[in-house]
Amino acid sequence: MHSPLPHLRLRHVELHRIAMPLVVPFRTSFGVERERDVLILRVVGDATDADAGGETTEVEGWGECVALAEPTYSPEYVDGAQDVIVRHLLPTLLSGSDTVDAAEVGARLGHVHGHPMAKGALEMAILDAQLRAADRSFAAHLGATAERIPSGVSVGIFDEIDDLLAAVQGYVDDGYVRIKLKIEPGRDIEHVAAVRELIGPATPLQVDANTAYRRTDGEHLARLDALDLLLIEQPLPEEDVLGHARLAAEVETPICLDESLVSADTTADAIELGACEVANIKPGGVGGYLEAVRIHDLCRERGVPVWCGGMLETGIGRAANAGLAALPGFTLPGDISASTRFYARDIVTDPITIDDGHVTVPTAAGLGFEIDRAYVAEIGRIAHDISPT
Ligand code: NPQ
Ligand code: MG
Repeated sequence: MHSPLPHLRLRHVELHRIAMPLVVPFRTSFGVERERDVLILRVVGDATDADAGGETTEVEGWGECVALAEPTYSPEYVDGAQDVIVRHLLPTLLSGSDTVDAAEVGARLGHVHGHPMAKGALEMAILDAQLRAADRSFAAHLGATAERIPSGVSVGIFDEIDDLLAAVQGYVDDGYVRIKLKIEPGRDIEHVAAVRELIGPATPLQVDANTAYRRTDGEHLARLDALDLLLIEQPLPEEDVLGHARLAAEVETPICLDESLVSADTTADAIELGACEVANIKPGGVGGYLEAVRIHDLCRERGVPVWCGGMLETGIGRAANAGLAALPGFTLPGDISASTRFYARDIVTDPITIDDGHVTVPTAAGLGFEIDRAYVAEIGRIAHDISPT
C-alpha cells in the first residue's frame, strides 16, 4: 500500500451536510434512527506529479464522516466532528504553503486529542483526491487481493419475533451470506434462537449488543453458545476491555470488539489481554483507512480474524469499505451490504449492489464512483466552504 502518491496543494474544502432517509427505521440498543445525518467532505487541490516532470492537475476528492447525529454510539457526533474539522483540523492543513499527503495527515493532526471520525474523514478525502490524480483505486492502494467480497447484513432490534423473522427472511432472499442481529437485554436469547431456527444451521449468524450488557451477564450470554454464533460483538461498555477478557474466558462464542477499538495500539492491547478474539474494523472509528490497514496487519500477524464494520455509509464510504474488506486478513463477511439495504437512492452514480451474496470491489480511480452532485445539493446544504488563509 505504501507506493507514494502525488502530493496535493489544497485549494478549498467544502463540508456538505446531507439528510439521507432510511428505507426502514434502524433500531439498536442505543436508539432508533429514521434518517442518516451525514457530513460529506469535498476537497479540491492541485496534484503535482513528479513522474510527469512536475506537471500539475486539479483534482477533487470525497470523504465521509461516520459520526452519528448524537453521541450515543461514540463520543463523537456529527456537529462536533464538523466543528473540530473546521476550527481545529483544517487550519493545520491549510496554513502555510505546505502540500498535503494522506500518509502524513494522521501525524499532522496529532496535536488534536481523539476525534478519529473527524480525522478519518479528512484523510479519506485527501487520499481519494491523490488516488484520482494517480489513477489508482482505493482497493489497489490499500493492498486488496480479492475482486469481490462476501456481503453481510446488520438487522435492527424488533420487539416482536415474527417481525424480526420476516425481516431476516427478506435479507436471506436478497442473498446476504451472513446475518448479524442487534440485541439487548430482553431481546436476545429467544430472538436469536428463533432466527437460528429459521435460517438453519448452515447460515453464518452473529450478534451485536452495542455495549448493552454488564460484567455480571456472563452466565446469561453463555446461553448463546448453544446457537452456534460466529461471535458476540461489543457486549460491554467500550472502556471495559478487561471485562471483555473475563467474558471471553466465560463464554465459548468468540468475543468481538467494535466500539473499544479506536486505534492500532488499543487493538494490540485488547488482543494481548484476551479481550479481542475477533476484530470489527471500522475505518472511521480508528481514524481512517490507513490506520485500519495497520490494524488489519497486526491482527493478521496475531491470527485474529477481522471483518469490516459499517456505519450506514453513503456510496462514498461504502465503496471505500469494499476496497478495505478486499485485503487478505478480512476472513469474515463484513457489514458491507447493498446501498438499498438502507437507502432508496444513493449519492453516488453507481451504488454498491449485491450479486450472488457478494459485492464487487470498485477498481476505477479513487473510490471508483462519481458523486451525484445534483442529488447531494437536493438533500443537503454546504455547511462550510473553506479556502487557505
Ligand atoms: C455497529 N453499525 O456495528 C454499527 C452501529 C450503527 C451496521 O450495525 C444510525 C442508527 C446509524 C444506528 C450507524 C451496524 C448507525 C446506527 C452505525 C448504528 O455497531
Ligand atoms: Mg457494532
